[in-house]
Amino acid sequence: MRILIAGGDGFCGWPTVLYFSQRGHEVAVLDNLVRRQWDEELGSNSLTPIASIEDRLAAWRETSGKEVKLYLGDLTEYDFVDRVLREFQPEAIVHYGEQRSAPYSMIDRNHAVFTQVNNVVGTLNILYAMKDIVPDCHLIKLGTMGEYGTPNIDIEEGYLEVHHKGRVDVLPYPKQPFSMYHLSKVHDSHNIMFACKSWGIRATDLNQGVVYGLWTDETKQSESLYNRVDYDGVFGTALNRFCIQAAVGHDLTVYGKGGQTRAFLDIRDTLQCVELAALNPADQGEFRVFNQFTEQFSVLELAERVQRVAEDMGLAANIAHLNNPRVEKEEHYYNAIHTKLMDLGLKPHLLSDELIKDLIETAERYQDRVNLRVIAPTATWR
Ligand code: NAD
Ligand code: USQ
Repeated sequence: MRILIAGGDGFCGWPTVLYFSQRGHEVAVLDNLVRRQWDEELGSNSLTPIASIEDRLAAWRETSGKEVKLYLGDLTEYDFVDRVLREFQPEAIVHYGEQRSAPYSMIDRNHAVFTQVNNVVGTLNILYAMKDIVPDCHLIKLGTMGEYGTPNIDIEEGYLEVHHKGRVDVLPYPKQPFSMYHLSKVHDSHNIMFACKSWGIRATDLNQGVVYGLWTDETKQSESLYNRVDYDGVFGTALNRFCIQAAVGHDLTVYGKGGQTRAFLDIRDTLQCVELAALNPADQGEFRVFNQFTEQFSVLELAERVQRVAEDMGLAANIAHLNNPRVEKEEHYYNAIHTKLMDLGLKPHLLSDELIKDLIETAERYQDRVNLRVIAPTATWR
C-alpha cells in the first residue's frame, strides 16, 4: 500500500513510518517540523536525543535497506498538499499532523487561534485534495477521546442511538471537549463527516486516548532512530511525565484530587490500531469512528502505581496534589466502549510494571537532558 504519514516526524508519527516501512508498504513522510520549533519556543526538549528527519531517514535506509520519501511543508498551504497528493498518489493517509497539546492551546488567544487554524485548515486541505486527486484514498485521522468529555453515561464509539418523542435516530455522540485543542478535533470530525457524506470519500476517525511508552521494535534499533518523548508541563502527558519525574526526583504532579479518569494505550498499540484501520478500510462514503485505547485509569491511580514501582527500584517518589491548572471534573463516572478495534484483531499491550520500570530507567539514562524548570504546568484554563 502507498501510505502518506502526515506528522511523520512526531511522537506517534515517526514510529508509524518505520512500522509500515518495515512491513513492506511504500511510505512517505509529510511534516513541516513545527513541533521542533515549539520545543524552542517553550525552552523544552525531548527526553531522548532525536536526530534530524533527514538523518532519521538515512539511518533507516542503512538499517533496513528501505527508502522513505520526505515531503517537507505545511498542511495549511493548499498548493503543497495538492502537489504531494498528485505526486505520491496515496492509497491511505494517516493524519497525525496537528498541534496536539491542550495546555499549548490554552496559553492565550494567539495559541488558541493558531491551534484551531492549523488543525482545521490542514484537515480541510487534505479533504479537498483527496476529493479532487485521490477520491478512493482512505483517510485515517487521529482524533481524541477528549472530544467526548466526561458525560455521566457510557461513551459509545462515535454514535449514539437516541429515542426522542417516539422517534429513533443514530446521531453523532454529544461532544463536550476539554480544551481549545480538543475542540479543534471536534471541528475536524464534523468536517470529515460532511466530506464523506457529500463527496463519497472514506474516513476513519480514531478517537485515541492518552498514549504512553516510547519504544517500538524499530525505534530502538539505533540512536538515530530514537523516538521523541515529552516531559514538560505543556506537551508531556500524564503517565510518561510521572515516570520521568520519578527518575529525576521531582514530585509526581497530580492535578487536583486526581480522580480524573482517562483512556490510555501503549504506543505499540497506536501502531497496531492504525495498521488495522488501514488494512480494513472504511467503505466509500463512510465516516467510521473507533475509540482507540486499551484501558482506563484515574490520574491518581497511575501516580500511585509509578510511585510503587519507583520505590521497588529504590527511588523515593512523592505525590504532590497541585492546584489544578485546568477546568475539568476531578471525580466523575467514566466508561468508554472500545470494541471495534478489538473485533478487528487488536492484541493489547496492557500497562505493566515492567514498562513503567523501563520508562524510569530510560529517564535515568537521559536525566542530564531534563530541564527541571519546564516541568511545572504553566498554562491555566481560567
Ligand atoms: P506530535 O506533536 O509529536 O507530532 C505532530 C507532528 O505534526 C509534528 O511532527 C509536527 O511538526 C507536525 N505538524 C503539526 N502541524 C503541522 C502542519 N500544519 N503541517 C505539517 N506538519 C504539521 O504529536 P503526537 O503525539 O505524535 O500526536 C499525533 C496525533 O495524534 C495528533 O493529531 C494528536 O492529536 C493525536 N493524539 C495524540 C495523543 C498522544 O497522547 N500523544 C493522544 C491522542 C491523540
Ligand atoms: N494531568 C495531571 N498531571 C500532569 C499531567 C496531566 O494530573 O502532570 C491530568 C490532566 O489534568 C488531565 C489528565 O491528566 O486530567 C490527562 O492530561 P494529559 O496532559 O496527559 O493529556 P491531555 O491533555 O488529555 O492530552 C493528551 C494528548 C492529546 C490527546 C489526549 C487524549 O496531548 O493530544 O488528544 O491526550 S484524551 O485525553 O483522551 O483526550
